[in-house]
Amino acid sequence: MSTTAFVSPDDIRTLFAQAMSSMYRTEVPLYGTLVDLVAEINDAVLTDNPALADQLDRNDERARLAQERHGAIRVGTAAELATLGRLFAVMGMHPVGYYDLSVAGVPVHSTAFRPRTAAALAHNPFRVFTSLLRLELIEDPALREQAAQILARRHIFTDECLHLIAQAERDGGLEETEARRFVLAALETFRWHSDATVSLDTYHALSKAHRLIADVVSFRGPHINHLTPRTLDIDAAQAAMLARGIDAKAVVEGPPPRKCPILLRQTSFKALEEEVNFPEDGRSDVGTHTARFGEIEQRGLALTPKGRALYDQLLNQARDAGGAGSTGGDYTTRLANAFAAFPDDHDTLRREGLGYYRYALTEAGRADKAAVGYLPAEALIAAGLATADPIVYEDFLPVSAAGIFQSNLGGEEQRAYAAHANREAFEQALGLKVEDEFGIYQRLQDESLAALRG
Ligand code: OOG
Ligand code: NI
Repeated sequence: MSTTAFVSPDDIRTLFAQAMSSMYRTEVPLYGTLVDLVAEINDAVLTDNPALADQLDRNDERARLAQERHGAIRVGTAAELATLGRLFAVMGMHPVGYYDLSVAGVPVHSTAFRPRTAAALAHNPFRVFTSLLRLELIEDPALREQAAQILARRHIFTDECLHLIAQAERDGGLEETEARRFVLAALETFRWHSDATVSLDTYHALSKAHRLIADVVSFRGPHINHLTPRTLDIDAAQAAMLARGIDAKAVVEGPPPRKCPILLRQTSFKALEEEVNFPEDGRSDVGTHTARFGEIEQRGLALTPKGRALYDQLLNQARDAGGAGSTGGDYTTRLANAFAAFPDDHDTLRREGLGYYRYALTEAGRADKAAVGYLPAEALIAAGLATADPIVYEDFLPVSAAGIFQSNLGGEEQRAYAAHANREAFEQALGLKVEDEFGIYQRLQDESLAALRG
C-alpha cells in the first residue's frame, strides 16, 4: 500500500468538523441561526474594514473563518479520555493546555484538542474543549461508587470507530473510503440521546451533587454540548442575538471591547430544556435536562506569558472590586477601567513583548533583499519593508470557561472545591502530556521571523 493514498489528517478534521456542524444544526436549530448571523456580521465587517480583510488574507485566516468552530464535550473515565485522545490524533488534533475548573466550582479538569502547526491551523482550526469528570469530588461515597459503576458499564465508541482508529495507528493513516467511514463512526460518539441510562431518581441524586455530574453520568455518551462559530465583532453579534429575541448570556466573557482584540471574548445563549426519558422498571419517566447551548466568540492576539500575567491581574482586579465577580451590575465599567492599563495599539503590544506576531515582507521588502539581510525586524517594520500581524489565540480561558459552564448549569454560582489542579492525574488518564500553548505561539512567531531572511 502506498502512503500517498492516505487522506491528510487536516482533511479528515475538516470533514469531521463539517459533519459535526450539520448534526448540531439538526439537533439544535438555534445553532444554525447563530452560524448564519455570524456569517452576515463577518461579511459586513470585512466590507467595512479592508485593512482587516487584507490582514486576514496575508495570514491565511480568511478562508478558515467561515468554517471555524470549537466544540465542547465532557467524559467520565480515564479510558474514555485516552481513547478520545487517539480518535482526535487521527484528525491531527492534539491536547494543548490544562484547565483546572474545580477552583470555579465545576468538578472537571480539561484540555483542548486542536491542530498545532501554521499549515494545519490555516487548513481548519477545529478544536474541542474536552473535560474529564473528577469523580473524587463527589462527597457522598455511595453516590461516587454508583456513578463509577454506571460509567464503567458504558461504551461510548462504536466497534467500527475503534477498529478504524487502530487501523490508522497501525498503517499511519486512512484512505478515502475509510476516512469517510471513520468520520461517520466518530460522529456517533457525540450524538445526543434523549433516552437516559439511569432512573429519574438517580438522575436527581447525581444532579444534587452537581448538575454537571448528572450530565456526564446519565447518558450513553458525551454529547457535543455546543459548537461555536468565530465572529469578527462580538458586540454586534450580541446585539443581533438580543434583537432576535435569543436568550443571550448577560455578560460577554473575557477582555472588554478594544481597538486591538486580545485573547478571546465569548457569549452564549442559555441551554435548552429538553425532554428526556428515564428508564424505570420497563417503562420510562419523562423528565428534562438542560445541557446544550450555542456560543459565539471573537478571537484576538495570543499573549506572551508577560501579556497573560497582565491580563490575569487586570481581570482579577475587575472581578474583585466590590467582591461581585462578574455578576455585579457595573461589571462592564469595572472591566473597562481595569483594562485601561493594557496597551491598545499593536506597536506597543509588540515592542513591550505582550503578544505574539507573525512577520512577513511587504512588496518593498521583497524587492530590497539587501536591506532585509541586515536590519532587525523592528527596523524593517519602521522602513515599511515588513509587516507584523497578530497571531490569533487558539486556546481557551479558564475564568471564561467557568462562566460559560455556570450560565448553562442553572446560573447559581457554586462554591469552589477544596481540590486543586492535578495536571499529572489528567495526563496520566489521557496517556499523553498536554502541550503548553506558549511554546506553540513562540514557534509560529520564530518561523515567520526565520522566513523573512529565507
Ligand atoms: C465547556 C465550557 C468551556 C469555552 O468556550 O470556554 C468552553 C463545557 O461547557 O463543557 O467551551
Ligand atoms: Ni465554548
